[in-house]
Amino acid sequence: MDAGRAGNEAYEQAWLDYRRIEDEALRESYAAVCGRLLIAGEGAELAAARSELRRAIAGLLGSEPVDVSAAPADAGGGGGPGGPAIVVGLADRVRESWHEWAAEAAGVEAGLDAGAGAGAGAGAGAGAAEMPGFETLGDEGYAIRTGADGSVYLLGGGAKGALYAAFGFIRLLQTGAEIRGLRIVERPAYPLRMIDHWDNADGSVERGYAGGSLFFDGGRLGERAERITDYARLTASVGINAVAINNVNVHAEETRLLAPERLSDVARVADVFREYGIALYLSVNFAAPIELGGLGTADPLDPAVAAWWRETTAEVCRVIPGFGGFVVKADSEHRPGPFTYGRDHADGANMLADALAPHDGTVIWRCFVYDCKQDWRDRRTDRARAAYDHFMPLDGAFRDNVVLQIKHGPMDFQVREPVSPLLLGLRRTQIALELQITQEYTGQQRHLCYLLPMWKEVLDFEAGDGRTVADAAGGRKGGASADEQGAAENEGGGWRGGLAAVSNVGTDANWTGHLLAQANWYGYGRLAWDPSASAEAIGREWIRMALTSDASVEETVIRMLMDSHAIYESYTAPLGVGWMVNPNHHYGPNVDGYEYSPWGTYHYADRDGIGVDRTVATGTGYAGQYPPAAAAMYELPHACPEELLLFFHHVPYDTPLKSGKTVIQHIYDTRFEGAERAAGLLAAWDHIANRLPARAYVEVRERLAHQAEHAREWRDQLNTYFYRKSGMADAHGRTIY
Ligand code: GCW
Repeated sequence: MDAGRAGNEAYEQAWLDYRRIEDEALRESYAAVCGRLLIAGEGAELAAARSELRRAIAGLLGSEPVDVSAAPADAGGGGGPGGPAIVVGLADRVRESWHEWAAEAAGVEAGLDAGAGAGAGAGAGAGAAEMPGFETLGDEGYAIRTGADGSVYLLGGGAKGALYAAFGFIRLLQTGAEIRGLRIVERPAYPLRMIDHWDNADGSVERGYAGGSLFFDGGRLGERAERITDYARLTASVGINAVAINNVNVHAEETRLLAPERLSDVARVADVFREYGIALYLSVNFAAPIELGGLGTADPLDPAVAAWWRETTAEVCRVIPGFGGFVVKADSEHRPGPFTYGRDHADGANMLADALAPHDGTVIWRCFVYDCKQDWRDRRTDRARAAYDHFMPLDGAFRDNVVLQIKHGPMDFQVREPVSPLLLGLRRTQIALELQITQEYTGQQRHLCYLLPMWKEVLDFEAGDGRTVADAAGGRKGGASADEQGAAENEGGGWRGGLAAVSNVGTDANWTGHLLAQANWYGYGRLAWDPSASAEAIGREWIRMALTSDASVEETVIRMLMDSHAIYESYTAPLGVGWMVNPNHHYGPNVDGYEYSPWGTYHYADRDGIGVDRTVATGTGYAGQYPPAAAAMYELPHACPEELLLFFHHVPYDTPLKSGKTVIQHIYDTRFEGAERAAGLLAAWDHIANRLPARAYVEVRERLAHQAEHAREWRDQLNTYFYRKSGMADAHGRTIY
């Protein structure tokens, strides 16, 4: 077992696990730079950067850096007589003051001015001309530069940027990077990089698979101070800047979070978040004016309702400086909303937006609006159409501080769905792509399912005109690189959208239940910062930071991660059909679990075939919600991507696929293969057993063993179901019951 990790055996520090770097030469080369720390400036985020760098360097290198911030002149600025230092500050302040208090630190001039750049900034005076790159950093961007004397400058466009620079530098140390000659410029792709918690006031977590709520504990809020601080550190370290702490299903108790007597508790959490540059959001109940305010209505166009929200919001923002805003699930799955009053969703969202506008707050309005009381006999109503049908007509009708949050698929976080057409359809409305880190339909953190490959497919999707979902979430028109477009359109343009995702963490010591599911949390943040980063590169970072520096173990674990989504897909629902799970808890196979239900989730399997006809020609017309090129592709079975065949088409079991196999044979083959590959994950883990930390090995093994067995259950139930329906035998004569 790896002795260096004693103290963090339970992985409670996750990827901020600063175990001592084993490679002595590497450690010494880092130590040569990390002996002194100079924080140039004040404020919460810089203080957080200071404590994080100290902690990281002490852990990774074995001794804390000497803090020379208090006496910059004596210490010779960045470099000078005391040797190189790590210098943290705001780019423009360092630029202004540096010439005075550290002129002799040759690194400043030579290292920073020479071609410092993320493109040519607008330029603001002579100083800006010297360092054009910093003008484009924005509040959250940063530059990391090595000066001529070896000092490393961690420079933020604003205070948050400086904090992200610190975390970025620490990541370099943890992943064994070369830190001489650093010339890094980073800026986030989106202003909104959000995590939504589905935490309830009673301490439970809806769709939570990693223990209880971090924030709520038996009716109390914010009691676990240390754990919440660690959460904020981890979350900020990957660049998350917004967190909604309570479930979008807002029950009576959470409705009261807006009440004066509960606000001080919320404020305690917000105070911790603020130090780490995270804005706190609350999910709110659209009927709060009635339930909390005692009004007779929640009609968004009623002046008394608007006034109640204005006053309530003003009080929230007074008690919680920098309050992010509200997340709203309205007219969805029994939640109240504007439909009750014959109003539309723009009326509802705009009313809340007006209440938040004076405080620069944002309304995150969810588009997960559909009829959950559908009659299964009704074959014309198609849940997949709902978000687009409801929201496309409202494009352009929302205030500047409204962001529509749109699930990545038109249904509900299935392992395979097409990309929601609403994401690319809206052109005059700000949007956030909603992902689900918690593995509701992807194995509930008992099965291994690294979600980044799937998220990358969503972000890269375009419908024939080169404008990707990643572009749309950033308010970019597409075509040019994200960087250029970001600078051109977002800068000062007031875009508030980006990415949001449902949290997968809880009170379990390792945060996520399945230790390897940490990679989804980490990876979500990294992708929200830079959607062009690769799933594999991000996975490798997580492995090195959280698990091991053993390169051979890394190779095995990265393969396991990268294969896991395809494996999960192959033994569960075939060809994009979805939903073959047990009702309510959504775990485990049940082919007809949702077939005769009101939820709009059907596969229509009969003795001849399976799938949902969503074509324009003969089906529900859903395929026609895409721009022409994509619509044409989905409309025809032979053009439709095979993995989505049954999502768009009802086909006979003997329909041939590109592989030459029939649909039924494909179902059998992929289930057999999937179960085998799941067993292979366990074998791969066992193979590296003696190179893994003992506790990690045992904990993960238990889950992988369960997965292998459960995958067999999926295989046998699915195969048996389709064999009995179709009467068609497996070409290879394998056992089907
Ligand atoms: O997938 C469904 C979940 C619900 C969830 C809902 C939503 C919070 O099963 O648990 O409610 O989506 O996204 O609102």
